[in-house]
Amino acid sequence: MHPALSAGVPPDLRSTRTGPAMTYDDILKSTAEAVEALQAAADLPTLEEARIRTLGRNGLLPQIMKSLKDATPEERPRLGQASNQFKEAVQAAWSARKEALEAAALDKVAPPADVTLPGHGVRPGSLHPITQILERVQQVFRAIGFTVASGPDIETVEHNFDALNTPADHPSRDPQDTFYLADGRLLRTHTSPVQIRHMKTHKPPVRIIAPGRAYRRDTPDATHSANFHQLEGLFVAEKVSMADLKGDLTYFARQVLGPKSKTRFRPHFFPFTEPSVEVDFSCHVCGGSGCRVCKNSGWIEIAGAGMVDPNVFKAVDYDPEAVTGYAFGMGLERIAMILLEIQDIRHLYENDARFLAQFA
Ligand code: 2NL
Repeated sequence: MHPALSAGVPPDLRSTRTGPAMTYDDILKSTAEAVEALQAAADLPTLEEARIRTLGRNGLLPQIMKSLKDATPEERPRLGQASNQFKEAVQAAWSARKEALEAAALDKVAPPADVTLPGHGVRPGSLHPITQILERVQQVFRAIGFTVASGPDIETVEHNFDALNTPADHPSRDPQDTFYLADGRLLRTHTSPVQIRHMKTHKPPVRIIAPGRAYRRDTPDATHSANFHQLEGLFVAEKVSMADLKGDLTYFARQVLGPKSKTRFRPHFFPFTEPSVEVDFSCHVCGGSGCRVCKNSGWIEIAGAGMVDPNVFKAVDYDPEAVTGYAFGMGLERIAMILLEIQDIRHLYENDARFLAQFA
């Protein structure tokens, strides 16, 4: 089949019969046409079709080689020269066009990453707000001679209630308010049992703080959580008085809220202290004139405290005639919320990095 007749016929319909022998001029003409077709290919599939038509098994090149084989010895050198020209020109045109089309295709895909751009960086972590407050409070009490004590979260009724002079019918002992285990033990409702354990195993004088988790059956809301963090303090020695309590907590207020802080002690009731007080600090935001943080009162309630009830001393085998002591307790969440102006206690447990990063 003469290539001129098969031009444009799809490859699968094209006859493989060999056409008439090609002359020198035929070959030159075919070379020009083939090069032109390759150069004109608009895309890679079209280029591939043109390659098959020229260099492929049923294309022009085998046709030319056949003509060369059938040629007379006189004609053969000229035909050989023309066929070499064909091969070289067509090969060159094909690879040049292929390179150009591939480069154009690359330009159309998304630009490669710019490896010279700066990286995203690594954000350093930070201590949780509760931990920050705990460390600050511990630092203040350590400076005036307190050591840090700890104990188990699961406690006995004896350590959590009985030794603390809490009567059998006290509402805090109700299973509605306290988590009891099947064996009768409970999740401690405060860290006071840490101090009971300490007094049972140490003679006075005793000067400890007991920070840790505490548990109450509260329905969570903006200011309540079923588990929270408490810090209690206990100072037992000869002649410890209410003056020591007031002096030490006022020192604490000045360290945490600033040297101008004032304290206020209002009568209250706790089963384990007598007398008992609620401890207010003057508002660190407005200085006492009233603002949003102190709800216009000028005061913020920070702790509960009092003189250790003689019945507590009896429960731990201390002589209430020989020693006296003060004790206090505060919620770390509450202090964190006041100092860091956190509006909802639940933020402290959700570990949302956007929230925590504010206190880094
Ligand atoms: C509060 C009040 C308080 C105590 C805790 C205590 C411990 C022993 C003996 C006597 Cl071993 N008292 N602890 C005393 C008064 C108040 O906590 O508002 N806590 C968040």
